[in-house]
Amino acid sequence: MRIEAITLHHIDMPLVAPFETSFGRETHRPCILVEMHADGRTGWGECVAGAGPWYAYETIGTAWHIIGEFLAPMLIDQDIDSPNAIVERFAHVRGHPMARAAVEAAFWDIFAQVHGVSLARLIGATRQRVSVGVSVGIEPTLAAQLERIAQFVEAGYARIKLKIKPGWDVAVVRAVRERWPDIALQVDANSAYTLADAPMFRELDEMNLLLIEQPLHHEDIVDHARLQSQVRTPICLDESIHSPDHARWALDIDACRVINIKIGRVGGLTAARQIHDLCASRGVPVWCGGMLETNVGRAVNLALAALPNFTLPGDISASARYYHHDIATPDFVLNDDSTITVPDTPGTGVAVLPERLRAVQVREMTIGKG
Ligand code: OSB
Ligand code: MG
Repeated sequence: MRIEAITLHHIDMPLVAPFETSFGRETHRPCILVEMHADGRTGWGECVAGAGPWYAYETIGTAWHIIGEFLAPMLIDQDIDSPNAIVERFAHVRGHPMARAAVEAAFWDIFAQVHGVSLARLIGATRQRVSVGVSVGIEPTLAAQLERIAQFVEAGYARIKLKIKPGWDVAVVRAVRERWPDIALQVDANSAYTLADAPMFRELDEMNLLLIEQPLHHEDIVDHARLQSQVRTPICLDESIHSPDHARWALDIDACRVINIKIGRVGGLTAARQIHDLCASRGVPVWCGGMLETNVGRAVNLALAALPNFTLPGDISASARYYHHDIATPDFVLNDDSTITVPDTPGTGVAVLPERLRAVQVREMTIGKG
């Protein structure tokens, strides 16, 4: 396939409700959509870099620069026959996984369309529906936090993830456990703690959590291994795992017993699948993380989460949990069994709506003929 043009769309979407984590409160979600043209087909990929360098160092600005100045020019007028050819061309790019992943995703969309199959089928998915949960942001009061969770439980989510931070941890988790004694529950600290907080994590051991996500430094695995040796609850790494090698290093030293796989964080669907395979070979469960994606990114997450070793519920909630008017259709809905159905039409299975895109677009840039 000859890649003729790549257009970047910087958009800004108002969230249905503010989302607060240990690194801040967000009311809008900016993102870059990558529109790729090859052989008369169009593929779309979503870049999950944030407004600022809080979850990761990449931002909308760095991704715009890296894709526009380096990644897209490497592909224009090139014959690319597989996603692997893109991975190989990007192999000497250091860092910037979210930028790389978005471009790779746009090509995967075209590649699946060319083969006339869904992305899920193309990558070896084994299920039609994937188990999902909801990641609940921090609320200003405990009463508001419990009310917010109650709304999601009533909506049918069977797994709840609570965001925690120092001063907002054991007491909140205990209150949630008391109200919902049997619900599948996990916490995510987004790196807000240090090893000195081990006693707090030992208290969480009493609360029957599925896992504790990224308690310590965003680059660390050594302290996580020390913490894992002191708690029974599985530690799950998010921020610290940037590639299949990072996953192997972390597992080799028992820094975690579960991995949250995010396509953007690990540099693409190919790397995400490699981490899945590595974890499967070691008997380590994985689940698909979320970055408040639009339906474009969510469709790819669903394809990934349909692989066999995604045995824990993903942070892949219904479209309505994020945005009133998504830029792509169809919207994803929650099934009665706390699952979301994996798209089965050729490509990613979603179509961008031009008028919706225009309504939220901040800027646009085309590399290649356009
Ligand atoms: O740490 O998993 C995280 C959102 C933005 C940045 C980091 C994280 C999250 C979430 C949201 O938890 C998950 C979702 O998309 O529903
Ligand atoms: Mg996380």
